[in-house]
Amino acid sequence: MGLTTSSTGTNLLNDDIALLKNKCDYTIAIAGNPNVGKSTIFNSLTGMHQHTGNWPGKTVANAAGITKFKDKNFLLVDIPGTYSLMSNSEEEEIARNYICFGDPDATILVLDATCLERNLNLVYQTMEITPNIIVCINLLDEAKRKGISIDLNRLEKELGVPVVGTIARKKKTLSNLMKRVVPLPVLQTMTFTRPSESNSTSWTAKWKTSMLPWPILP
Ligand SMILES: Nc1nc2c(ncn2[C@@H]2O[C@H](COP(=O)(O)OP(=O)(O)OP(=O)(O)O)[C@@H](O)[C@H]2O)c(=O)[nH]1
Ligand SMILES: [Mg+2]
Repeated sequence: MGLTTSSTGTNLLNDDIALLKNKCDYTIAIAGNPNVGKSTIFNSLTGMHQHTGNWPGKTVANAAGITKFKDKNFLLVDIPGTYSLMSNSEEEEIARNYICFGDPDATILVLDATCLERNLNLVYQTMEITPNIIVCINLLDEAKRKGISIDLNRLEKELGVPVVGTIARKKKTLSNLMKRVVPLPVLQTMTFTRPSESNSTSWTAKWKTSMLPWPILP
């Protein structure tokens, strides 16, 4: 199966996502409350056509698509909206299961800039299970229209994870988002030499430093 839009999409089972994952450098979950722009961001980055619209609960199953950024393939997984990891509905359970057990390299948590407080609940809950979070404050244009301004740098320092502001329809802002996704999960290569056979083969091992938290602004 190649990395084409026809081999990705909505009708994927978790097994299919796992297969695609093997063909990508990183897997990034896109999570957040309902109706905050997750699928709009996913579509724009992957060129796919996940259902979007101005009401909550549109995404009911995980969808996966690929985006290339700085020569790396990122498998993006658009998951159903959820207010909390204590799932109530079937969609919330799907979201909870992917965030907790899907083993993504990182999770982009998309927040609605017009109602941050409500959205932060999921951020705090997710931070308890993984440090690999990038907070994406979306709908900045709506916030501006409502006279709300957000100090993104301060929020980043307070939360201790990268915070990026986006307007999902503006590609440039999504490129800024991807820039913050890229730097951390650096594949490190270490070379080990067997001490008892100093001239013998050395071997290399690669692993992801994905258990480290993403770098935040100084
Ligand atoms: N003005 C504005 N509208 C946005 C932005 N991002 C998304 N939208 C709109 O917000 C609505 C919801 O977007 P979706 O991408 O469907 O939201 P979602 O988070 O995937 O929603 P669920 O799947 O139901 O959880 C759509 O009408 C989008 O066009 C943004 O940055 N600014
Ligand atoms: Mg959606």
